[in-house]
Amino acid sequence: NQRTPLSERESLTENALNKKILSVMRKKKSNLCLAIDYTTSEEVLQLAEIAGPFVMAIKVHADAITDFSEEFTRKLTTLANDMDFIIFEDRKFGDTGNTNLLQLKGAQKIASWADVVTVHAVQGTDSIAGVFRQLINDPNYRLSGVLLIAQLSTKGSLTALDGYTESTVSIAEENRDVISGFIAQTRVSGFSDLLNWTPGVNLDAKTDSAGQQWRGVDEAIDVQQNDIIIVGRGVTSSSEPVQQLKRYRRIAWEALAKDDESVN
Ligand code: UP6
Repeated sequence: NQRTPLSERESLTENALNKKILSVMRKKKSNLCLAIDYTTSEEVLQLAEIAGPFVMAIKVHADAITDFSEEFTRKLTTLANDMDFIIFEDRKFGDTGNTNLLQLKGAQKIASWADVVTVHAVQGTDSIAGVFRQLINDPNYRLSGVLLIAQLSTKGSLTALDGYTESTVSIAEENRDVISGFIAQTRVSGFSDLLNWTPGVNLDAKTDSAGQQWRGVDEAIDVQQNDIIIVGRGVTSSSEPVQQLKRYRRIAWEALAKDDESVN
């Protein structure tokens, strides 16, 4: 096990978002983030309310929701506050710093309702740290952190090119006040206050027909030493989502907790 006990990580981290995430994880005994990739507000909110007790975070793609509105984000933030989960907008920002800023404050007002967003490392440090830090440190915005994409789960992803992941990790390690962790397939950093979130998890399927590669929970948490699993269609395509939520939550937490005395 390459992980520091969760309670220690919670008390040691100086990143406020990670303090909150780790505390929610320990309280709810969950390292499950649900990716709700439905296309209407009503469907997303309905599943978010059902999933609330089992997850530490809910991930959305705001630009996939065809009737996206401020009413939707108002309801989602109310659910998150009441049910204690993190709101994760998976925007995958990847442009100049100035454009990132316009998009964060733009039509969808992402910085006003999302706790954390994903950012591609390809644009370089200056476009990332300064701009996001500005909003993260501004109390008028809910945004509290960034997850850098160190590795994509898709087949043939260019994040596998020599040096890409290592360079991404350096950007994160040097900006740990704003960068709270990674989207990756395997554990990428030895810094215990950077959380490793991993998509590409499904217990019943290996691939879709569009490049996605899935593996099981034990592989993701135990073998590859990630902290948090991101599960989408494993739950959202099931006719019994609650059963699946319980299943993924239990297996992922057991894998994370098995050699961590601070959570048992
Ligand atoms: N996601 C990946 N792989 C990555 C980064 N992000 O799958 O490398 C996101 C997708 C989707 C979710 O955009 O919202 O994680 C995975 O959902 P799935 O389990 O239904 O494939």
